[in-house]
This record gives sequence, structure tokens and C-alpha cells, in this order.
Amino acid sequence: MSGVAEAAGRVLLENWRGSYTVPAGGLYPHQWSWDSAFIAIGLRHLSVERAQLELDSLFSAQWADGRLPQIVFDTRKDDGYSPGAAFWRSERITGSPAASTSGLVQPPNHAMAAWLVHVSDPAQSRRRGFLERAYPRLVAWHSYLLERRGGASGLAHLVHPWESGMDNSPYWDAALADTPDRLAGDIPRPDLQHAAADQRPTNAEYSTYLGLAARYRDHDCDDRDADFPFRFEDPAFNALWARSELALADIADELGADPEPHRARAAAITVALERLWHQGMGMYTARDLVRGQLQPFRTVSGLIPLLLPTVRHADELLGTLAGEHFALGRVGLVPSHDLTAETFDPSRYWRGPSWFNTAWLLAEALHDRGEHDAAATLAHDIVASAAHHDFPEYIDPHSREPRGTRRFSWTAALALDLLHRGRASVE
Ligand code: 2M8
Repeated sequence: MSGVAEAAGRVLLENWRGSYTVPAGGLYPHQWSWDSAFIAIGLRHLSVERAQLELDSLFSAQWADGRLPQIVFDTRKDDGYSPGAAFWRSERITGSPAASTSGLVQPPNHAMAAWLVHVSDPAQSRRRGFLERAYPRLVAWHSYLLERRGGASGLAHLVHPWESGMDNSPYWDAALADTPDRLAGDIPRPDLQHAAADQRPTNAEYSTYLGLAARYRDHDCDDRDADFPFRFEDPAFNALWARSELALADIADELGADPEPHRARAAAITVALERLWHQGMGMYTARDLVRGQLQPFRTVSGLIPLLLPTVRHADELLGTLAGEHFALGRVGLVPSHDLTAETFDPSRYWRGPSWFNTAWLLAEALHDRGEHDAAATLAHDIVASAAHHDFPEYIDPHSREPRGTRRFSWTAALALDLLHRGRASVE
């Protein structure tokens, strides 16, 4: 193994907590849903068993309605993160699991990860019955999205910015400003002990995040609050759902189950994504279901549909990715927000900095589309930026300086994955 792969492995070992991996020791001391899926994709190269356990432990916190929770709390560390187990009190809600969890969800990248974990050692996976265990969990999770979060549009909707994984994206600004649910008084910000305030969401954003989460919790997280003030269809969330349906088709095939319903669902979501196409922006964007508007912002979320083989506007998306707004190959990784927008901030969380998970997804998409040079350049940038800065959470796209916390698990895992699969090399 190269020195970089070894260093990445050390980050994953350090952040391992016996049956799952924390995103980062100080800032995020619990198990996060889509982090665990990205982490399993890298961990499989170190230990297939651990990668399986990472996903199994998330599945064991599944709710009776099928949702996979945003966070599974380590209740011994509840004071280190806000909002924690004491805020959610999930145990009082019927259908919640034995573990203490958040009631929200995160993007559905889990079936995609489960399939990649399986193919890294199919014989071992079969021996341990990994996919037999995972498949019903994943089917229940996707049914939750369809039945509780789906609608006539054919897309699933989010009820909180945290559910997008891209917390303070400009997509949510107008809706948050318009939301009556805010937490008054002191806003707990333990995160600021671990990352600079100008690289994190603001207190004003946090007061609405907490107000919305409290309202959802106080309705027992049951999704039937017809007047809920925040409901969005997000491109990356739905593209990952469709991509994961394609992975479920592969899993069904492997298990001798019928793959067709999964292929049909993936195709239906891909077609439904067209309602998020914004001609003027040249990309997909989020739709505010409460106010009925497409958001006039370019963010990396709107590029993620490139993962779908039959997405209609692939050529325009490739043009937007290469053009002045995201400047592929000319800045660090892929910025989370349009480089030319007034709302762009190179340091603040999901309003400009480049993240490793979205860059990895786009490197996969470019590779699958036969754009091998662009995929290799991006993969190389992921590995180099991870290695040079001690596996940062995100980077400034212009200066390439590290931002947020360091020794971040998915940064290490995804760099390790690219090295192991020969998609990038170390110079
Ligand atoms: C960030 O989100 C959490 C809330 O879930 C936070 O800001 O405290 C996001 O970057 C999210 O995508 C990520 O899953 C999480 C843990 O890495 O941190």
C-alpha cells in the first residue's frame, strides 16, 4: 500500500468505534447515515467484514416504517453534539428502534454502498449472508421514501435541510427566512469548538434548523403534518435514490429475486427528475413544494443526476460542470456552489467549498460515461487534496486550503477507494 493509503487507513482506524465509524472524532461523535455508506465504500478495502458491520449497525437502527435515521447516537457522548439524543427522545415514539436516533433521514446512498461492499469479495459476502440481511432493510428504506416522502410527482421530498446532507445550501435560504419555527434564546453550538465559525452555518440558520427539527419531533416524526413549512424535492437526494434502485436491481439479481421493479422505479425517478430541470441555470435544481418554486441557484446537488445512465440532460450538465460556474479541472475538486454567484463563499460549509463525497460521486459518473480523462483528473485531485491536508472535511476551491475539521472519515475512505481501484495514483 502507498503511504497515502496507509495514512487514510489510520484515519479510519482512529474513527472506528467497534461497529461503525464516526465522521470525525470531535465534531461528529456519533454514527451518520450517508457518511457510513461512503465510509463502507473505502473500508471494504481494509476489511470487508468491517464494511459489512458498518452498514449492518446502521440497519439495526432502522425504524418500523423503514426510515434509516440521519444519526444513531452514542448515548455515552450525548453532550458533545447538538441536537443530540436528549433533544430527539426517539424512544418515546412508537416504531423507533432500540437505539437512540434522530427522526430525520439523509440521502439514500446505502444500496449503492452495499453492492460495492459485496462485489469487493462476493464469496465472503455470500458466506456471511450479507446481502440477504441487507436487501429487506434496503427495500423497506426505499418503500419509506416512496410511501411517506413520495407524492404524485414521483420524487421524494425532504422536510429539513439536514436531510439533503448539504445543510446551508442557498436552496433553503428563502424558505428558512419564511419559517415561523425558530428556536429562541441561546443556540447551543458545540460544533464551534471543533471548526471555525466562518466555516460553519450561522446562528440564524441554526435557530431555524432547531425550530423545524423540534416541530417534526413534536409530531412524532410521522410525516403527516400537512402544513409542515419545509418541503423540498432535491436533485442529489433523488438521483441517489434512483442510482440505489439500480444497485437494488443488481442485489435482487444476485439473490434470485426479481430485479425488474427496481429497474422500473429507477427509470420512473429519472423521468420525474425532469421537473427539477432549470433551463436558465443549465442544470437541475431543488423545488420548494410549499411555495411551488424551482430555486434559481446552481449547486453541486444539481450535477449529481449525471450518475443516472438515462438522465435526459447529460450533455448540458457536462457543459455546466466544465464551464465558469464549476470550472472542472481548473479549481480544487467541484465547488458546492456556483463560483460566479453572489451567494458563493469559498469557506462556509455548503455555500462554496469543495467536498470529497460529491467529487467522488461525480468522478464515478464521469468514469461511467466514458469521460475517462476528466474522471482521472478529478480522482487524482481527490487523493492529492486529501493527502496534502490531513484528510480535511472540505477545501476552498480557489486556494485549495483545508476547511472544517480534519481526519474526516469519508475523505479518507473515498481517497482509499480510488487508490485501490486504480482510479488514481500517488505521485
Ligand atoms: C454535516 O451535517 C451535520 C448535520 O447532519 C452537521 O452539520 O452537524 C453535513 O456535512 C452532512 O452532510 C454530514 O453527513 C454530517 C456528518 O459528516 O455533517
